[in-house]
Amino acid sequence: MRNNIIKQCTSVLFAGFCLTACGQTHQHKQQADTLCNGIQNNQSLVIHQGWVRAPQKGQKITAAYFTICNQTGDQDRLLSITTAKAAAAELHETKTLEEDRVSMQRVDDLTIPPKAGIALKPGGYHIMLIDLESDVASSDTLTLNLTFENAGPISTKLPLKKSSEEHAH
Ligand SMILES: [Cu+2]
Repeated sequence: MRNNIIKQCTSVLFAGFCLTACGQTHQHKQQADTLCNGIQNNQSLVIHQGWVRAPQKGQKITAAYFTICNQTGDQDRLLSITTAKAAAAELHETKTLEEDRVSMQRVDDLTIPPKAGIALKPGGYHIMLIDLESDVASSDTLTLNLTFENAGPISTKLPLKKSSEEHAH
């Protein structure tokens, strides 16, 4: 079962992610002042610019992306993710092996340095949503429940984006 999920995940990756994944350099960590521009919020941790790749009808797996902005002077860690709309939500990292080959692996947790932002984005870190509820394909938003070591639980409602919208920039 687990192997099937990974295989399914990988084929989705190749079908949908490769164009965006290829040719991107690994810049997961950037200064908060660029990644986290425009945040008018004094919460210690802010989930910024999040979105979920809208699944096709019948598709059981997709990915969520967002930037985590740590506005405190202490590092924090993303420890777990859940959603009512998928049986499992896992933190993954995509790595580019060669020019047109990518692989991804599960990551246990993610450290966000003090006063810094980390972007989860196509070709890098992402949240893999596995065994989706069937109504996700027709929804406009999906809520993720994140748990951080210091900031505690944070829920974030992310818009679903079709791939046509995603390539429109
Ligand atoms: Cu993945």
